[in-house]
Amino acid sequence: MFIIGELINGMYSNIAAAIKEKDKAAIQKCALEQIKCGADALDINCGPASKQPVVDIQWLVEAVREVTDKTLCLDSSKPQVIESGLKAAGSGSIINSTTADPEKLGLLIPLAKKYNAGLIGLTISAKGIPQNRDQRLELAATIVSACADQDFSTENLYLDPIVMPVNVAQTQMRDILESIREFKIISEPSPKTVVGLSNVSQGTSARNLINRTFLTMAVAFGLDAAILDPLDKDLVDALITAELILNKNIYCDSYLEAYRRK
Ligand code: THG
Repeated sequence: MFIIGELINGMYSNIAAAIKEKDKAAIQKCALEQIKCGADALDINCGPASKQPVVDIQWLVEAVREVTDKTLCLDSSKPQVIESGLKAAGSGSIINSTTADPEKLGLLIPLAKKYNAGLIGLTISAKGIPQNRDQRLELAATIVSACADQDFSTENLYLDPIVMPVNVAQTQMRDILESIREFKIISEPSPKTVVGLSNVSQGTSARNLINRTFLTMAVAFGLDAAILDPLDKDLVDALITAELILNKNIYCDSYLEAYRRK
């Protein structure tokens, strides 16, 4: 599993405060903690309160870049914010994200090529979030064919079925999981799959349990990458164990220590 740490997000009040006060040390600490707990990449999102996201994302990326060269996942719905982050982060970053809208695909695929970046494609359109598996697959196909038209390899594409909170979209959960399996066989080479895991438990009273149960199930459906909280030890233990059961890790009595990346 490619773990993308979710914690540098202005949605969290401590990060929003650090952005406002230009507290570089707080951002750097958050980056290093996530990496220590196994993050392969870090999501970078200024959050909804940012009034100048083009400037704020540049500041966040520069702060993180002083302490790590890990992949950064530039998270914004605004292409100009993403480009500002890409400029500061350098090649090998990930754009988070495009939708299936032609206008967005026309802007963000060229940007991914220009900066040699990966691209997350949300299966969402101007009509909103899909309500079933077929609609998700149709939007995934729209994204994949735009990549083919623009000569962007689907190896560098991460399709996201959009995870909804289980307390508001319970009937969608099975379709979301099955979409993960379907996305993998939509093209050759296979696109990757990604989810924003914590969405699933928003507004619920058993967040950690719901997160780790959903992640364990998604692993069985072939999930490649997840934006998650790597500081949640039980979550990472469940992930390592799910991969053990799928024979991706070799068993030994100390497998948790062995596979827990330092
Ligand atoms: N797909 C993609 N990118 C994404 C998402 C996705 N980026 C954002 C989000 N979804 C993933 N990241 C988070 C980060 C935090 C939370 C959920 C998803 C979260 N935050 C607490 C909350 O809202 O309750 C904040 C609580 C606090 O203030 O401490 O749950 O789906 N591609």
